[in-house]
Amino acid sequence: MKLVLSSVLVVASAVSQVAAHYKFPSLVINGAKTGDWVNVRMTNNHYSNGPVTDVTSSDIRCYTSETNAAATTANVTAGSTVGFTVDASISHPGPALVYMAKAPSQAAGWDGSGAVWFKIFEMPPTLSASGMTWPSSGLTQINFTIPKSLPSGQYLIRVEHIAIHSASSAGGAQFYLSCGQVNVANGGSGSPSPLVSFPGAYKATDPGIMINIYYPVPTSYTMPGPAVWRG
Ligand SMILES: *[C@@H]1O[C@H](CO)[C@@H](O)[C@H](O)[C@H]1NC(C)=O
Ligand SMILES: *[C@@H]1O[C@H](CO)[C@@H](O)[C@H](O)[C@H]1NC(C)=O
Ligand SMILES: [Cu+2]
Repeated sequence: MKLVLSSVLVVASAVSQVAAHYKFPSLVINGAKTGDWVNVRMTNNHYSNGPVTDVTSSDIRCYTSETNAAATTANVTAGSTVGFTVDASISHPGPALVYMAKAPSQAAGWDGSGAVWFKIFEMPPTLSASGMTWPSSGLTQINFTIPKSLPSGQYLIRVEHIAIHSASSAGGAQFYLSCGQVNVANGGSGSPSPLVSFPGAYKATDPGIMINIYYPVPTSYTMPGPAVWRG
């Protein structure tokens, strides 16, 4: 009986863990959601919703090592608002970030390797004496603007939420992410920078990645990765 009870508890806690996880399966363009895994490459966690935890893994880039997923490329306009849907919602504390990388030609089939990624958006916490508040908490969609001066062309666009509820030791942070494919029209002549690679942009011990967010209450927070390119 004791054995049965404890295995019930193990199953129950495993289910609630999975329920707490999430993924980013589709883009929202001109206010309309595209199909799941149509313009976004299907990630390894499309069923489990589980995170990447090794920042040195190739999966920290697009999380497709098991699916080798292809996607089609969606048209967007520079200066417009684009979103990623969250399935089901962002249920852990931590920062949300969006990066882009310009494909040498077509986004389809390009692996996004090299120092090609620049950050276009981030949602940092607000800090107070009673604790950190994360504006991404509970969101079912992350919206951001494609910079107006971004050169026209095809890009990978990588959304990420880093869950840091149990990140006080290295490897405790959970990276939820996926990569969409977009063809940017009506762009400008900006030069996105700084450029980083995935893996490479993060270390497991970065101050925004290895952190106890509860005690003592942090008085500052360093966003992971490079500065946002504001176009
Ligand atoms: C994101 O944009 C959609 C419209 O596409 C809007 O309905 C939604 O409220 C926005 N969400 C946030 C968190 O800004
Ligand atoms: C994107 O725009 C190009 C150029 O106008 C067009 O040829 C292509 O069919 C469009 N793709 C989609 C998926 O709508
Ligand atoms: Cu979770």
